[in-house]
Amino acid sequence: MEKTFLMVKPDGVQRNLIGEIVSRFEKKGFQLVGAKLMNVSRELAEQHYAEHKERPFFGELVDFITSGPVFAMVWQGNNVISTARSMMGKTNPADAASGTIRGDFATSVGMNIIHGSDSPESAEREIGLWFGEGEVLSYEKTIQRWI
Ligand code: 3AN
Repeated sequence: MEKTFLMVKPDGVQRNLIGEIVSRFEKKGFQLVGAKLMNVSRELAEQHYAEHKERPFFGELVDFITSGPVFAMVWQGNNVISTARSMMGKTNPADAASGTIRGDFATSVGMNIIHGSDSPESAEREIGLWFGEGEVLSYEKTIQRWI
C-alpha cells in the first residue's frame, strides 16, 4: 500500500492546526501509520531540503523548520502521495484553491503550514529520513471494513 510523508510545519503547530489537518486525512479515508511531535535538528532540515540547497531561500527554509516543533506523519492509502498533495493545495497559498489546507489556512509561501512528499521516490527517501523502522506501523482495521 502506498505511503507518504506529511509534516505540519511550525506555523501549523503553533496555530493549533494539527487536529484539523489530521482530521482531513482521516476523513478522506487514509490511515495514519506513524506520527511524532519533534524538534528538528539543522542537520535533518538540511538533508530534508537538500534539493533546494542552491535556492536563495534555503537558509530561511532551514531556519523556519528548526524554529519550533513539527508534527511528522506517515500516511497510507490508495494514491495517497498525489491525493495528499491535492488536499494540501499549491505551494504558494495565493494560488491554492479554497478547500485545500493551504488555501484555507495560509497566506505566505514560506509559512505554508504543511509539507508533503511529491513523488514515490521522495516519499521513500523522506520516510526513511524522518522515521525509524519500528516507528512506522502496520495494522488492520479489525472493527469495521467499510473503506
Ligand atoms: P512544496 O512544499 O509544495 O513541495 P517546494 O518543494 O517547491 O514546495 O518548496 C519547499 C518549500 O520551500 C515550500 N513548502 C516553501 O515553504 C518554500 N518555498 C518554496 N518556494 C519559495 C519561495 N519562492 N520563497 C520562499 N520559500 C519558498
